[in-house]
Amino acid sequence: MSTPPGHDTALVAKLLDTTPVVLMGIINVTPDSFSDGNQFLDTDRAVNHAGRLAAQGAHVLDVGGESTRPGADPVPHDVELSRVLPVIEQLAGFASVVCIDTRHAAVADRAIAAGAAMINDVSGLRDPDMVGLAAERHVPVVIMHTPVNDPATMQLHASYDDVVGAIVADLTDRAQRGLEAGVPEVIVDPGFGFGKSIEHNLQIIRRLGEIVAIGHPVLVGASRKSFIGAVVGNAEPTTRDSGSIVVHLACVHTGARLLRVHDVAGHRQAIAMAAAIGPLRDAN
Ligand code: HH2
Repeated sequence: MSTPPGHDTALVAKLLDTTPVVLMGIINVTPDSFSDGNQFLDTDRAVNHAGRLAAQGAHVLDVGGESTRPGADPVPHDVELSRVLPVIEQLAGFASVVCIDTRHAAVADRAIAAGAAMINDVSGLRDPDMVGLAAERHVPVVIMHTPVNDPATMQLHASYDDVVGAIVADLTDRAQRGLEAGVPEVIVDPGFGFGKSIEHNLQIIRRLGEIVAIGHPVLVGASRKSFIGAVVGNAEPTTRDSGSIVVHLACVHTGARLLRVHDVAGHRQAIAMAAAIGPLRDAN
């Protein structure tokens, strides 16, 4: 099947070529996301929010209809679709790339037909149909690490001999399978908070260079996550943007190319300031 007109699936490659830090703004069309649940469940509110994030400098708009916070229950495909499709359809004229945040190929398929040009898969291609879909539609994919594809129980699996080693092995294998199947671009993500303890998340930040060394663009998404809340004294999720910026800038310094964030304006300001002070990245 060909890609619908109006989709430039090479946009992500162009963005990565021309933009030192690609900002992915989060649009959670859900009743239960951990930091903004119910705020953007209404289509108009979600589209207005997307417009705000685009105006603030989001290169990518990541639209999701299923919370994957620890303990979250799965959402039936028809419910997920009823949340995301009306939003994606209205983002068609936006300059930002629209990305569908889903673990399900059936949802990604309809989202691409509606205008999405990128897939963000927190399960790392575990749906057997996802890799074929991305290859056939020529859509780049974010492959995220999680020890199990089950948000309800993933924190029970936060146990590793070497968390970064396990992530590198898993992402290397999944990325290779994606590329061999014909996925045009693979972006890898260590999956902050997905089956990880506070110390695991901190180790990922310290050793992100090992994930960058896999050789694919790296996306990180620490925005407002509970390990930041825990470090700063259990702050409420919506008050964790400053901590999120620090984590993300540290990751950019080590080589992360894409940041998935709630606070696009704050991150844009922080990146501009850091770039003015000196090189954004370690010379390596
Ligand atoms: N985190 C969340 C959702 N999608 N995608 C990638 N690639 N990386 C992440 O770290 C990531 C993600 C969870 O955050 P959020 O969307 O804010 O919350 P919820 O899952 O409760 O909707």
